[in-house]
Amino acid sequence: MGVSGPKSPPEAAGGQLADPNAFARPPVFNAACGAPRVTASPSSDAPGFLARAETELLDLACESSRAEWVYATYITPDSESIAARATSRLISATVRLARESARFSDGDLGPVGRRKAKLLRISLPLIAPSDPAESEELTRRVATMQGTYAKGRHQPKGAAEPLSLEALSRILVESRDPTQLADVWTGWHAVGRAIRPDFVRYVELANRGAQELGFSDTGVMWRSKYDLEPAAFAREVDRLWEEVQPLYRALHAYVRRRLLAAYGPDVVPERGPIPTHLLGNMWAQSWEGIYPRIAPADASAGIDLTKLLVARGTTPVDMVRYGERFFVSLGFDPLPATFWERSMLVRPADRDVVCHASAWDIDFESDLRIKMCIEITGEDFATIHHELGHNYYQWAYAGLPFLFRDSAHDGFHEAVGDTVGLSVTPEYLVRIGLLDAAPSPEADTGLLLQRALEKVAFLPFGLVVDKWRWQVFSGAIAPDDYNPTWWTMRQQYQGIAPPSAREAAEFDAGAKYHVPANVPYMRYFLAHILQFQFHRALVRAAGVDGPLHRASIYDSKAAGEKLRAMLAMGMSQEWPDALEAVTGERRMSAAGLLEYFAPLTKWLEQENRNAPVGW
Ligand code: X8Z
Ligand code: ZN
Repeated sequence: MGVSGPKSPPEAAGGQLADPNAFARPPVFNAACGAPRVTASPSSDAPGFLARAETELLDLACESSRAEWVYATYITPDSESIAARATSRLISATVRLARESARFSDGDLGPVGRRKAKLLRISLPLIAPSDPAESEELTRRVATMQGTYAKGRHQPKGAAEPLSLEALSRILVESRDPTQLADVWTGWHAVGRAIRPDFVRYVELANRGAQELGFSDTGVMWRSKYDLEPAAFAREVDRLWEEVQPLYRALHAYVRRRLLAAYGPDVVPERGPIPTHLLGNMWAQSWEGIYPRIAPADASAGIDLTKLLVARGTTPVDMVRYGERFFVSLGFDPLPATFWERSMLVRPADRDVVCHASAWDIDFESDLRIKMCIEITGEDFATIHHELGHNYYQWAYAGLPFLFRDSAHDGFHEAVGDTVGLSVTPEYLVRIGLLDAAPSPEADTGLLLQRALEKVAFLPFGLVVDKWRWQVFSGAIAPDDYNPTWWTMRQQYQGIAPPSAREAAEFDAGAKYHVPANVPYMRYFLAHILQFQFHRALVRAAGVDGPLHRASIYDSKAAGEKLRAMLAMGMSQEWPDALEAVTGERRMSAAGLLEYFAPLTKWLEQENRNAPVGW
């Protein structure tokens, strides 16, 4: 299939795949989490088969998410084994049902059934081989990799005890000593070495599973989730990167020059890649932590949200309440009581947990939760909005048939909370009483630079993780080349380099959560483009004037209604339909992002006029 352009892609030609008003009525689908177990029989008619398949899958998915929740919040060998078995059962049933659905003709299935049968094949990010022992080995290895990552610690010289990732990340923001920064970076990345053997076997088993479902490897399976041919999707991603690359290069050049001035030529090259440990983040994926170090002398101090929150004695629960209130201001319901009772908001003192933030919908209805180790920082304030975006999406599509209870594509899921986060403007902070007065327009360069360090710096990282993994799964990168190629690609796309030469035996990709946890990553690249496209459309729906970076949709029921309509579509339609519901456009585009940063782009051009750009 071709790229989804302004016209419907061919697969949507059959018209509506589901009643677009379904979400406006009470749910008609009655299967519930924990209902008596049924096994879908291929002998029934197509609609009967699909209904029973959805009931069976819902039940197994609930059991898997309960077990995974317990594992992630209480890591022990027992919880690991229980989670691995439950997830393995869900995978086996999904594969069996996907295979059986192939017996029905397109005519038997009808347009809705066809979409469901297609989604069956691509609903999971991991498919195991049908051999039960191999299936369980694979889910166990993924759980073990997650556990190894979660237990990662490093004790820097002079520290009283081994430090967690959160503590190490704080040092990366606060320290200005390149030796200490390099030690913290290298110390954390040792976790990759321990993950590597499990990862090599996981690639082999996951590919075998994907092949049993007819995909040539797991990467092709991941690229098949976008209502596009896998190759067309890869081109689509490259097209979007081309749109934003010049802005990234301009930002990179400016930051490098400022870091050169701060650290000197022995540490920072004038023309080469930036040493990754100087960018204020363990993966150099977002650079807002170093804003104070690279801000132009005449720019404002930016907005130090961390300082504002700490000064007010904000608690982790207060942080989440701010996020909830934003969604309520758009017309969404307050979170259910069970959210507050069952979420994990802080790192428990007595046990190992997976601290990487995530949002859950345990029963695929209203048992919404987040799992986070909240710190009182501006970064976590943004992450909370991100996570609640997932929860409100899940809640909005809960009334749909089980196979449609997902986002239009995974970039949509990742974009919703971030879209709301773009409305956390100085004016909004004044409105909710966190800031006394909004800075004048002269402060815009500083504010935009801060935002660009967060969002524009992310783009090539969002791209490279799966560009690398796609080649790992296809076999184009062999295990001995995992690490060397990881760095070749990081340099190529991000223009960064490790603090010192890395050995092939290291596994630096494994030091990023989503790699051991088997979470596809291209979704975040897409989300970083889409959130500006959504923001621009919702700001217009809200009737807010002025530059995009000062516009907030807070309190706009009109914007909320538009957003809700898209969320409630779930995965029932192809994603261009969902995109159109909010933006009127059927194609992903970086125009919103470029408009948002236009004043900064101009400023950077001026700043960089006599300086080297690129690496
Ligand atoms: O993993 C996340 C979320 C959970 S879906 C916290 N993000 C990516 C990351 O942390 O690497 C959000 C931005 C990118
Ligand atoms: Zn997310």
